[in-house]
Formats: sequence, structure tokens, C-alpha cells
Amino acid sequence: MSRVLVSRGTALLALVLVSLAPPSDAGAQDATRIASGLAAPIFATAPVGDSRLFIVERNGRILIYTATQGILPAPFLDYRSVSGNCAAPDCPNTNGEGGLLGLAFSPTYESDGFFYVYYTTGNPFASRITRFSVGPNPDIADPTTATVVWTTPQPATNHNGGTLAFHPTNGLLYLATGDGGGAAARDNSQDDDSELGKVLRFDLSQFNPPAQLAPEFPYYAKGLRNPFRWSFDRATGDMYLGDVGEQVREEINVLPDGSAAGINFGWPIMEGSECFGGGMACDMTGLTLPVVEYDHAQDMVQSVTGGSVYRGPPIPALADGEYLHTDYANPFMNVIAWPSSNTPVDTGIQPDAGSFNSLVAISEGGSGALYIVDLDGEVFRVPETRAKPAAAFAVLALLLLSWLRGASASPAMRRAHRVLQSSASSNAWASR
Ligand SMILES: [Ca+2]
Ligand SMILES: [Ca+2]
Ligand SMILES: [Ca+2]
Repeated sequence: MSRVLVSRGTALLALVLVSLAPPSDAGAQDATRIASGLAAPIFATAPVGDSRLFIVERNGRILIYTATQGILPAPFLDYRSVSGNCAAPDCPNTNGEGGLLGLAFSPTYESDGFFYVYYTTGNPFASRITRFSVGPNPDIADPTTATVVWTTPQPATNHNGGTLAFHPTNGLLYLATGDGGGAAARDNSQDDDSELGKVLRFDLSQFNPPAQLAPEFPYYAKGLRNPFRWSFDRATGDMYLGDVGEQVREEINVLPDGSAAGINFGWPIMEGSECFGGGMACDMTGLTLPVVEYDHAQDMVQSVTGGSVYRGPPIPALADGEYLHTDYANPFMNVIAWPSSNTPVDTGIQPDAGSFNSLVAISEGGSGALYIVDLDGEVFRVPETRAKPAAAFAVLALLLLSWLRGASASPAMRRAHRVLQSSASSNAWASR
């Protein structure tokens, strides 16, 4: 095809596209940026029913956001080493994939004021759960109430997991741990005597400080590599675990509520549905495979960020029960409607300001609204509407234009490559 023909074809196509374009609803699918300029925000949550959003900064602060006041000037908690509120070696240690990684409010927070944080600390490196209490001012926690609940040694600074949460009804605190990090630590995930690479459950009614609390044994589930972000479906109690892969696959795993202890997610025997080896025979007997897999090369992914099931007020953007999730290296906004479908659907959600860069959480506020946390300093609220037809139309238009121009990759693919390349060198959660 000659240059002239391409040019005419492109112009003709553009005319056709303009004439067929759907009514404009620009911005309808945009996520609202609610905060920027934060210091490495890594998670957000709130007590059920609370209108405030508690944003966790990796270096050891927890900030409060409200719709009317924005980020409150005083942090809810400052547990950074520079604050004077913690003493080494208990302060959060941000080496490798470490830091203050998770936050969970007591199911009875309104009456007991307890909240629990998960962080890496110390020298030698360790993972820890510590309990705090809110102070007389409901927007300020009391750092002097720090009470260590549980600690486990970490063989390396990567693969520490990052999320802890209370089951929506049974009162137990759940934590998912990574394999510990480094090739030598992989076997921890299948070792029934190691707390690493597991889902652990804690019965806090048995907590008697200063003695630390042991998790349930045998552990609830095993065979995880680095389940950095996971969440409960608050309506069903099912656990959705994003498990960061090694060389070829990223995983979304579902652990149905009420499952007996002993679920084995397969690492390092399997990476996704492929044999990994890891010095172990590839025997799939009794293993639970992921419900969704992303392929590193084909899907331009590197490090899954498990998200949340939408159970908020009815909105057009997300159907009740859809699970929104993403990837640290390729910030897509996909949903699955498990268990009826495990085929990811692109929501087309984009930010209204700033950009999606290094997404480390899609988590729930107190009403069930979802928030997207970007480690580069931004936090977004998921929009109430989404323009599926417009998004589909745009993709179709881009594909047609690419074809006419003879391009080998779509703009979306090129964007994915660019994001992947720009983040590869600093991607803490995609360690290999
Ligand atoms: Ca580790
Ligand atoms: Ca697995
Ligand atoms: Ca950003």
C-alpha cells in the first residue's frame, strides 16, 4: 500500500470514527485523585462504617483523609524512627521490600479502640504484628500503647507479604506471609514447621501480653510465594490472594470461606499452572491452582497487586461482587466476577489527575468504596461510573489505526512496555 493510500485511508477512517463516536461522557470513568505528594503510601483502609480513610505510609506513618478536610495535618500514628515514638530495633525498617506494610482495625474498634499494624523491623530482619490503641482524640493514636503481638524472623528483606485483616464474621486475624525471600527460602512455603509462605490465623481472645501470640497450627494455608496484597470479600468471607510470581506467572488465588486448614497453593512446586521445580518433584496432587494467571511476556506484567471485591453502594462502574485488581509494573484496572467467570475484563478506569504508576493496593474504605494507592505518592478513589462502550470504541479505533499504519504493537501495548521498562530497575515487589 502506498503512502498516499495509507494517508487517504487514515483520513477516511478518522471521518468515519468521528461520525460514529458515542456521546461524550469525558471523565465518567476517571478515578478521583484524593491525595498527592505523600511519602510512599502503601495501603489504605478504615473501620467498617467509618467515613475517614486511613492511609499507611511505608516509612511508618498513618494519615487520615476526610472528604471535607483532605489529609489531616496531624498523623493518626507516627511510628517512624525519627519520631521518637519507637525505639530501635522496633521501628519499621524499610530495607528491601520492608516497612510499615499493613493495617487492620479491630472488628469492635468503636468500643475497644484497638488496631494492628504489620511491619518489618529490627536487625536481624523480622516481620511483626503490633497492637496500638486510639487516644482520647479519635484522630490521634497513642504510640505508647504499642504491644507486640507476634514476630517471626525473616531470612531476607524481600517476600514479606504485607496484608493482615480480620475475617468479616469469625473474629480471627488473618496474615499472609511470603516465603522469606532468596532462593534458599523457597522451601519454607511447603515446610509445615515454618511460618513463611503461609496463611496464618490468630485468635486474639487468647492474647495475653507481654507473651507473644502463636498462630493456629497447622497453618491455614501454605504454598505461597509473596502474597503482598490480599483481601476478604466482606459479603462471603472468601479470601482473594494476589501471589507475586517469579519468572513467568502472576496469580490470583481464591480461598473459599469455611475451607478446612491445609489448602496448598503450590509454590515452589508450581508457578501458576506451570511446574517450577524448586528442587521438588512436579506432583500436582492436592494443589490449589490460581483462578487467574497473568503471563509475564504476553500480558506485560511483573508483580500482581491483589485488589478487592466491590461491596459498596450500587454504582455503574463496578458490579456487586466484581474483584478489581492490578499489577505493580502495568497498572491495568481489571475485574473478574468470580465464581461465575475468571476472565479478566478491562474497566478502562483512568485517573482524573496524576497517573497510575506503581500501584501497591486497591483496598476498601469504611463504606466499601475502593481506593487505589500509588507508591509514588498518590491515592485515588474508584469512580462511580465507567464508560465501557467508549473504552471499547477507543480500543477498536486504535487497533484499526495501528493496522492502517502497519504498526506492530498497539499504543496500549507500547505503554505497557514503557511502564514495565521504566519500573523494572526499581520494582521492589517484583524481585526474582
Ligand atoms: Ca523476607
Ligand atoms: Ca500458586
Ligand atoms: Ca502516580
